[in-house]
Order: sequence, then C-alpha cells, then structure tokens
Amino acid sequence: MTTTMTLVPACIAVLLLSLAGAVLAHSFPEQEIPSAGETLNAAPPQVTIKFDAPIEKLFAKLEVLDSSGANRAVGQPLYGSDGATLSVKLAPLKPGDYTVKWAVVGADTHRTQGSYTFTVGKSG
Ligand SMILES: [Cu+2]
Repeated sequence: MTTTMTLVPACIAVLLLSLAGAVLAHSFPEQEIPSAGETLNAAPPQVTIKFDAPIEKLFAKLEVLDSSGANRAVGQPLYGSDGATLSVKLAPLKPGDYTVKWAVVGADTHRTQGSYTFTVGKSG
C-alpha cells in the first residue's frame, strides 16, 4: 500500500556497511489508514500509520493537508503502545483530496519521511 509514497532512505549505505544487522532496520510505513490512494465516502476521524520498525517518541511529524495546503490535523501526533504506530486526529474533512506528510526517527536514529494522498468524496 505504498503506491504514491515518496521515500528518502538516507541511510542505505550505513546499513550496507554495518555488520550488526539485527537492530538496524529503519522505519517505513507498513500500513496506512486510510490507505494511500483510497477514496472514502465519509471523512475519517484520524489518520494512522503503522511502521515496520520501532519509532522514537520524539520528532515525529504527521500532517494532513487539504488542497489549499492547510493542515487539518488536530494537536500533536499520538504514539501507539506498540512503539511503531503514529496517529493524529483530524478536523472534519470536506470532500476533496488530502495529502498526508509524515516524518519519523527510527530506533536506529535514522530519519525517514514521505507522503501519500487519499480522497474524501464519492468515487466515480
Ligand atoms: Cu536506518
């Protein structure tokens, strides 16, 4: 479910050079709710991203921008108890296209970021 994401894997070389391996996985989205590219009939109350590796409980950014660029997220991102999930509540969304922009620091201290879109409104 990462079709429209843009990713910045700045630490690939570091990963390849390391022999430690086990704890070096940096964090990319494993699941997004709503999904990337999804069209919803009703406005979602929040956006949630589950990452494939733990994230630090600092420095995370999660914005949901409407077509005018206004951030419709309410308050700061919330960290899930599993250590790998980030969510944010949303103001009521009107029909239209929305861009989710995220940035996190993984447990390996590497920063990853990306964006994807979803749509509120009737499909077709
Ligand atoms: Cu990394």
